[in-house]
Amino acid sequence: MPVTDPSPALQAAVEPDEAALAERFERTVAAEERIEPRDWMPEAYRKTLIRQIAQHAHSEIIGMQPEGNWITRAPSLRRKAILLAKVQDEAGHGLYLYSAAETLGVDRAELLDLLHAGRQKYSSIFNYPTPTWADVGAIGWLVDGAAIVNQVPITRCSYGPYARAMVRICKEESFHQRQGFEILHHLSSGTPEQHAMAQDAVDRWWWPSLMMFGPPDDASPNSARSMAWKIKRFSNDELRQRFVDMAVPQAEALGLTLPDPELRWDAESGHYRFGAIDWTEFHEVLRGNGPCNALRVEHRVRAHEEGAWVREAADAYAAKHAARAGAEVAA
Ligand code: BYC
Repeated sequence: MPVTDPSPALQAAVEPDEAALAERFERTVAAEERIEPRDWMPEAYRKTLIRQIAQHAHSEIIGMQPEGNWITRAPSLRRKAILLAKVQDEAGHGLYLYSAAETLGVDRAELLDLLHAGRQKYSSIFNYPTPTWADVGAIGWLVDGAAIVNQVPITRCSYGPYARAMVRICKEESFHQRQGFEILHHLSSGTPEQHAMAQDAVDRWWWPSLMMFGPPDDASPNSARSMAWKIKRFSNDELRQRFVDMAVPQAEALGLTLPDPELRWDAESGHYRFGAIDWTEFHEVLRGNGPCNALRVEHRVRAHEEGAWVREAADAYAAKHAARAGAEVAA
């Protein structure tokens, strides 16, 4: 029987036009349902997700470096085991996130090339040095603490694979934050020198942690659209405020002060008010001029090149098994 073209009505039923697909997308997002990899999505939504998820994945793997710096010098076997597990968790987070990005049609090798070429960003926070053991505590308490505040709302992101990856990541970040708090608590209540080391680390990490949330709302070009698409659930300033409100009582419990003379409780708004953030420093770090930008990327590229043999061996192993499976099917 000759194959005839389907009637326009049948074609429309089978392949809805772009306007109908766009309407379905909007309805799904409005109904708090998830967009999944095979669903139609606007090209700009896909691009925004690739940008954010890639930046997030890169942050996880670059973020292994400042703390990895202390694995060989952790003050006890117990601290070393905990730190090893934490740094390994960050690698795992990177893997979930690269996998989530791949569901959007990009290849992780391509994303890594963009990171290595300086064409995709990673979080500003990882461009600061870790000169003392107390920095490991400050990263756990403040950086992982900020990450939790930022990432818990992403468990409700409209894109399914990103939202699901974030559930496990947040559970692990919670453990990381507690281990950081515990390190600082131990140091803060130790000798005067240990207390001073903890205070110095907090003094150096506080402001960069506030910058992690991104530029202020009136200078955040991506926020409005990402919030309309329910990729972001709260604005940068809202999350920053939430973090400050959480951190101030915790600093008091630690017996440490936060380096901001303008920090004060505002009973009227029910929030802590804080001083002005140095956005020039933030933009300099984003431009590659932070204290450790060059070091972080150089180290990352070297590790990637030195790991080439592992990727080749994994590919050869996978090819051998695929060939064997093919032969078994043919037989
Ligand atoms: N650093 O319009 P905006 C971790 C960029 S890993 C660098 O507000 P958006 C951890 C931004 O990308 C923590 N760049 O952007 C790991 C944009 O540039 P492009 C990582 C920043 O996307 C190991 C431009 O500034 N977490 O937790 O709406 C150990 C304008 O900003 C930063 C995530 O990635 C920054 N801090 O909002 C321990 C969370 N801030 O791309 C811990 C997921 C902004 O237009 N990401 N920029 O050239 C997000 O929630 C959002 O992407 C951001 C920025 C809130 C970061």
